[in-house]
Amino acid sequence: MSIDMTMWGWDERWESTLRGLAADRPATGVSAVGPAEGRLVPGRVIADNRGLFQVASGPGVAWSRPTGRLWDRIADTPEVPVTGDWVLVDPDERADKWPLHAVLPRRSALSRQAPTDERHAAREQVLAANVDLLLMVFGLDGGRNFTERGLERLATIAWQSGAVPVVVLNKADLAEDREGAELRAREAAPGAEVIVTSTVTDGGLDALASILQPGRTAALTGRSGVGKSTIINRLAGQDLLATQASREDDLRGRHTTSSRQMIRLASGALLIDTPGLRTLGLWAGGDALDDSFSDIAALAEGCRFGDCSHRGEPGCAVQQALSEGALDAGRYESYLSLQRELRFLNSRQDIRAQLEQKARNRAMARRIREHYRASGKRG
Ligand SMILES: Nc1nc2c(ncn2[C@@H]2O[C@H](COP(=O)(O)OP(=O)(O)O)[C@@H](O)[C@H]2O)c(=O)[nH]1
Ligand SMILES: [Mg+2]
Ligand SMILES: [Zn+2]
Repeated sequence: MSIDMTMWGWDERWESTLRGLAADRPATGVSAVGPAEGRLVPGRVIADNRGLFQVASGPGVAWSRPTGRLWDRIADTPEVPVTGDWVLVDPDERADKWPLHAVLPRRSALSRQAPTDERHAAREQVLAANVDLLLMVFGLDGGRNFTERGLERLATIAWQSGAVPVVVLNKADLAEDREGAELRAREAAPGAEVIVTSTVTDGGLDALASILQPGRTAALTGRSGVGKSTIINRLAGQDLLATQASREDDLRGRHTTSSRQMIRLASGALLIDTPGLRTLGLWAGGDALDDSFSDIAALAEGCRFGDCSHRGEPGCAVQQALSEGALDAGRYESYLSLQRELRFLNSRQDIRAQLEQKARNRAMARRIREHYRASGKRG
């Protein structure tokens, strides 16, 4: 069996990334048998499970395991592959698990701060890699399944990832004030498209399907129970993933048990399901709020002092907007609190270098986004 890798998102840019790696082997850690010799092949991680990675590559789909040499270098680091990563594997038919030799540099990475107790240093945890569209899913069933503060936090992480964020307000069939929720979402996530869906009435699912493009990768993220897996099953037209509704009576093992899985729709679009997260510690550079609070960043241009903290200096355009009611007080407080969190994170020397790497990724992702936008307009 041979797989056309464009099915899984391979493109000319990955091709040239691979050529670059092959040409620069000592620096990149790609082992002596390089792709140039035709032994290692590129493949995409479509599921990950405790150090084992299901990889789709030209020769087929197989479970693979990092070589000792690679593992020595990347174990317990953010470089451990996750679903969505492109890797180089040795398609060894005799091996039970195909040896995984290298991870290609990511174009985008959805990262949060790994939950640890305070004695340990902050670490990055990558949740999904090489994501083009990030669907931030909320539930309109009341309670904490949709709050502006939660959206602002997730949007900050989303913009940092290098993917294009989209807000999905699911369970519209249970919403008390659908239009109000939509409006609040638009204000909390300026620059992001907002789509309202229901898997009960099917409302909005066509609109959601229409933004998913063949060969492009979308990841769904959000709290547990908001309907991520149900949405994927609905878009796929079959019950591929276990949902809360199916789990109780799922005795036949029909569903995948992997916590992170990539699904390919008939349209050719790729979807990654991520497990629900209780905490979302920011993992971002100091300027991360310029994207998720672009309204405040724009206001700040009008402040008298370039280093205005917007906490009461004279000539502060942010304070002015607050007093005029043009800026919501809750949003302003949220901005200050996320800013404090980022300051604290960025003040820790050991992680500054990693965050700088993240900023470079993000700058790159911005250029890619602009490129796609431009080519979308041409096409
Ligand atoms: N009323 C309603 N229930 C939904 C909707 N979407 C999903 N659900 C239900 O919400 C529960 C959680 O869904 P699930 O897909 O497992 O959520 P996940 O944890 O985000 O993957 C299940 O019982 C679903 O049947 C919806 O649009 N409306
Ligand atoms: Mg789920
Ligand atoms: Zn100011």
